[in-house]
Amino acid sequence: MTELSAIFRARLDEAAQATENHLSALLAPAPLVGEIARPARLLEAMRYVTLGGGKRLRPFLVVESARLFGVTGESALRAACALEMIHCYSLAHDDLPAMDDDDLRRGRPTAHKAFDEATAILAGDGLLTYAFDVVADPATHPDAGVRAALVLALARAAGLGGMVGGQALDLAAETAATPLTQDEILTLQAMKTGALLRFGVDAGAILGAATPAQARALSHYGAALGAAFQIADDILDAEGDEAALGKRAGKDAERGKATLIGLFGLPAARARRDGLVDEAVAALNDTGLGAEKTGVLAEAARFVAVRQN
Ligand code: GRG
Repeated sequence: MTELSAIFRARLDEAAQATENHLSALLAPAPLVGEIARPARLLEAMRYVTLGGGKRLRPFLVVESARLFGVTGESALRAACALEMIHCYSLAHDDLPAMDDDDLRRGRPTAHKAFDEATAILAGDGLLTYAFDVVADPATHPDAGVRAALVLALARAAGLGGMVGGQALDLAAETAATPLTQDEILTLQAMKTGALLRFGVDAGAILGAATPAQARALSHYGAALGAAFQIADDILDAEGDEAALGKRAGKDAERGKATLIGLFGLPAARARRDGLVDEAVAALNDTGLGAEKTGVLAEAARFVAVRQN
C-alpha cells in the first residue's frame, strides 16, 4: 500500500477541522436576515447529518484546489461547506427506506433512525437549499460573477444531469431486466459520485480564476478521481469490513447494484481503479503549476484508492 505523507494527512485533518467548525457556525440557532425562525428539531437533525463524521474529502478538494491559486480562508471554506452540505443531504436521503434503507452511516444510526423519516427528508431538503444560500452569499466572494459561477456549477453537479440523475439511474438498474453495459455503469457512476467530487476542484478553479486550460486539467483530475473513488467504494463494499466502513457492507451484490465488479470481477476493478488514479495524477501536470504545488492533490488521488472507509 502506498504510504501517504504526513503533509497530506495534516492538510486533510486541517480541512476537516475547519469544515466542521464552519458548518457548526453556519448551523447555529440564530436566524439569518430574511429567515423567520430555525426550528430546533430540524436544526438538530441538520447538525446530526453534517457534523461529527466523514472524511471531508470534498471540502478538502475545494480548499486544496483553491490554494493552488493562492486562495485561502473564508471563500474556499464556505464553498467547501456548501459542497459538504449537499453530500450530507444525499447520504441522509440515500439511507431512507425508499432508497437504500440503511440503519448505519458514519458509524452511527442513520438520520431517519435517530429522528424520523419526515425529519430526515426535511433535514436533507434544508441542507440542499442552504448550500446554495451559502455560495450565493456575498460573504463567499465579493464578485457576484464568481458567486453565480459557483451556484451554476454546483447545481449542474448536484441535480438532474449530475448526482440526482445518477441516483435515479442507480435505483432503476436494481430492477432492470438486463444488466447495465460498461458504458451505462460509467455514466451512472460519473453522475452519482463523480460529479460532486469534480465540483470540488472546479470550485477551486472558479475561486482562483484559473485559465481555461488549468480549469480543464483540474476537471479531468476530478473526473478521474471521482471514477476511482466509486470503484474503490464498490471494492470496500465487496470486501466487507463493516467496522472500518461504519456502514453495512455487501449490499451491492445483495441489491443487484450495477458495478464494474459485477461486470468484470475484483482484480479487473482494482486494476481500473489504479489506472484512474494514475490518470488523475497525470492530469495535474497539465495545470502547468508544478508538482510541488499539486503534490497534495496527487496524494488525494492515491488516498481514494487506499482508504479503508
Ligand atoms: C439521494 C439524491 C441522492 C443521491 C444519493 C451519495 C449517494 C447519492 C449515494 C450514496 C451511496 C453510495 C455508497 C455512493 C458511493 C459514493 C459515496 C457518495 C460514498 C460516500 O462518500 P464518502 O466515502 O463518505 O466520502 P463520508 O462519510 O466520508 O463523507
